Amino acid sequence: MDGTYDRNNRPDLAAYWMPFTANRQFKANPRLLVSAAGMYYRDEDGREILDGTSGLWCCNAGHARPEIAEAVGRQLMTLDYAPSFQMGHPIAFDFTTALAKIAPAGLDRIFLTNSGSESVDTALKIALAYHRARGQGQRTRLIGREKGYHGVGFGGITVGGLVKNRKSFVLLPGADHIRHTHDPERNGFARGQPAHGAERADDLEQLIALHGAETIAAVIVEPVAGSAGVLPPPVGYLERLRAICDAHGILLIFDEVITGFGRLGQPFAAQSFSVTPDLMTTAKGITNGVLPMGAVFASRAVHDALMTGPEAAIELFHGYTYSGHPVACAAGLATLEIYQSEGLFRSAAALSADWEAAAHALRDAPHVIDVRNIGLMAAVELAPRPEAPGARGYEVLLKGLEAGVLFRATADTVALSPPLIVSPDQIGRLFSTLRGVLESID
Ligand code: PXG
Repeated sequence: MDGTYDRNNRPDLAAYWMPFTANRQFKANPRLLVSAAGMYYRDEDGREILDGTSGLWCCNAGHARPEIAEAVGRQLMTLDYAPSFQMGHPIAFDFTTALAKIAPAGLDRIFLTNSGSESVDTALKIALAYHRARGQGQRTRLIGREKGYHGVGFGGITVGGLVKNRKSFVLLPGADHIRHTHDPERNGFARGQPAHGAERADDLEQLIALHGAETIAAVIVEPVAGSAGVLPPPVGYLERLRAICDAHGILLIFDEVITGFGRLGQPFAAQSFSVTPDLMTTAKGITNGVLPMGAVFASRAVHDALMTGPEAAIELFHGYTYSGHPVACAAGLATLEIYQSEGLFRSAAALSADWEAAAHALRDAPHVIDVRNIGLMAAVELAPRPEAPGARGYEVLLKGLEAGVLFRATADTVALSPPLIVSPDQIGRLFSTLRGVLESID
């Protein structure tokens, strides 16, 4: 791997205002990753760190894939950038055609963005424009779910349900939320989809009774809540949401930024759960995380409703300078080829039984109050220390690194979501390391 980094010549840390980071704490005790290949990062001391989180849930095919690097290099020297407004370039069409082939049934009209947050705001705007185009411009209300994470745009934080991401900012008007599905009393240590909680989808009926269906544009949920700590949907829940939306002309949006591209053993969670939304937001694994890219998949009905009016008129006043960026498309196409040629979605499915067993073996480890899993994602929830919520989770992150494994800690929940190339041995190592860490801390 990289031999060029000089530990004694660390960069100046002051200028970079780091995202979602305790900047002062980090800069007092920095942790730098300097290279990566396959399942491993390397830190600034040259130590290998097993990637238990696919970076930030994005490097599903593992790191430093030469096929992607070559495709990116070739595209840079062929067509590095071209405008996508009123002009086109072949690879954006090729890429969306390839995406359409793995899309859930009918979701084959695809708008390209550069991130999950942009995908979410794009999908919310498409939902509003759809209703307006159909003469229902009064449908402006957006419904999210408690504990939801939909990125950091104003639309995304409005429908999101994580208080710290919302409280310092203003939000879009009129939004509302259904309850989350976290119910440890009834569903503690559930394996895969929990048995209880489908009825929480009926919260949507209550909001309809409160606000009137004719004011509601869309409902957005993560099929499996990711950032909130891996909350698989209760059995029957997504089906019920789908049915209520159908009965009331409300669009259903699945935010598959984490669940997309194989995390649950199918290309998308919509396919794993056999529930098809009207719009689906994606990013992250779409390029194996190597270049910024996102995509919103729309049903024909949603798309076609907007393809009206004079042919010379722009149908949707929305888009980004880098929508369909040719180099990101090249990375995406090469990524899809790897997913397909290596059968990585299938391997996620094939590994998921071992994964579940390894995760739930931690049930009796110290501090553990819940374990949740589905596909190749899992969360191990720890009891918070009295007076110091989050401290235990953070210590697990630090001790994990010392032991050569990267975990993701949000508050006191430890999340694991390794690249889909993970081996059974590496799965064993992830969870045995976590056990060792839990046994070593207060
Ligand atoms: N939707 C969902 C469901 C996400 O998980 C976003 C939207 C926003 O994507 P961008 O590309 O704008 O960041 C996300 C992002 C974590 C973690 O560990 C999760 C995300 C990002 C960073 C960390 O929980 N999810």
